[in-house]
Amino acid sequence: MEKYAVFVPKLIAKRESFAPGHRACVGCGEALAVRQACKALGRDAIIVNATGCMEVIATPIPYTSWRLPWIHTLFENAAATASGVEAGLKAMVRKGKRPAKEIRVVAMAGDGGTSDIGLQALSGALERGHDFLYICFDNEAYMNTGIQRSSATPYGASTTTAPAGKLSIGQVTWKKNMPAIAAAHDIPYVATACPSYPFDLMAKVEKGVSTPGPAYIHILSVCPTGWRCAPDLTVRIGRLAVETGIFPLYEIENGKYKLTIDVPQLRPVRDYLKLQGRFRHLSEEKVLEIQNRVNVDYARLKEKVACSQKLNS
Ligand SMILES: Cc1ncc(C[n+]2csc(CCOP(=O)(O)OP(=O)(O)O)c2C)c(N)n1
Ligand SMILES: [Mg+2]
Repeated sequence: MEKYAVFVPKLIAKRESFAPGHRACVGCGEALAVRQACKALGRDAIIVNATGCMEVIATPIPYTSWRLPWIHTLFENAAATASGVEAGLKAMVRKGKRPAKEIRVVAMAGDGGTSDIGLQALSGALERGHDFLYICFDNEAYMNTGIQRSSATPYGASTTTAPAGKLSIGQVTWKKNMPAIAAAHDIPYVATACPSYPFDLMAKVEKGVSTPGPAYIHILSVCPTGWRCAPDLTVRIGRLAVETGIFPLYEIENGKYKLTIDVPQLRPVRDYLKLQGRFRHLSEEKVLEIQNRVNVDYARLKEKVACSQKLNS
């Protein structure tokens, strides 16, 4: 055995900067994603964390799961606080108060904190060009406060504030396209990721923090509690989101699109929807409507990828 051990490549950091023992629900995809992201970040990072599940489960006073410097911000201003941290570090170097060592500034927020209430602060930080990485952990609702819909909740999902019933299918709007909004700021790096594809996720986090200027990563985080799915299916459901084209994995580097996981033949969206209680009420007709929308969105994404390939050649 030992003879072979020397040939085993070191694929991931052993160190856990997001320590076990926190209070996340069983099967929490968001906790898994944070853990993977931290492995890619290394030790020289400062985390700026908006209020949301990750803050609630990992930092009940006097405990913390964070083994990195961590600052809690309000729901609406993670990107503004990260901007201040980044500018402050630069000023200290300029004044000779600290050595010019790279410190990675990383803002983390949920989908509510990103696509709704924190959008203005995020847009400002991206536009000003701060050198930081912003990660949105998207569990598709305001989960820690009781599964309320956000603008990232998908069409047809039942939530406590958009409940499915006789008069409604649940969420009646289509999911806001946050990566496209981030990309519209013309920043050097935008990506989507999912902890069901850990190496893809970690490579993107590494790329995002190493890119000078702002970077944005949108991570789909399966939430068994809010999605009403079996906790042991978290990784499977994340894979199905990608395999059905509902959540494609891609990156946009300096405006050029690339699919990092290409799915030549998409699976039917039904395979993804049927495992989740939040979609259980949907009629055949509604499932078809979702399928048609996914087909169109995926084709549009493929067009952007093809166009970027042409520009490269
Ligand atoms: C201004 C303001 N409004 C409401 C709240 C209550 N609140 C705290 S976290 C949260 C939901 C967070 O949702 P999201 O950002 O998606 O993170 P998740 O809990 O799903 O991880 C809400 C409504 C607050 N803290 N501040
Ligand atoms: Mg959320």
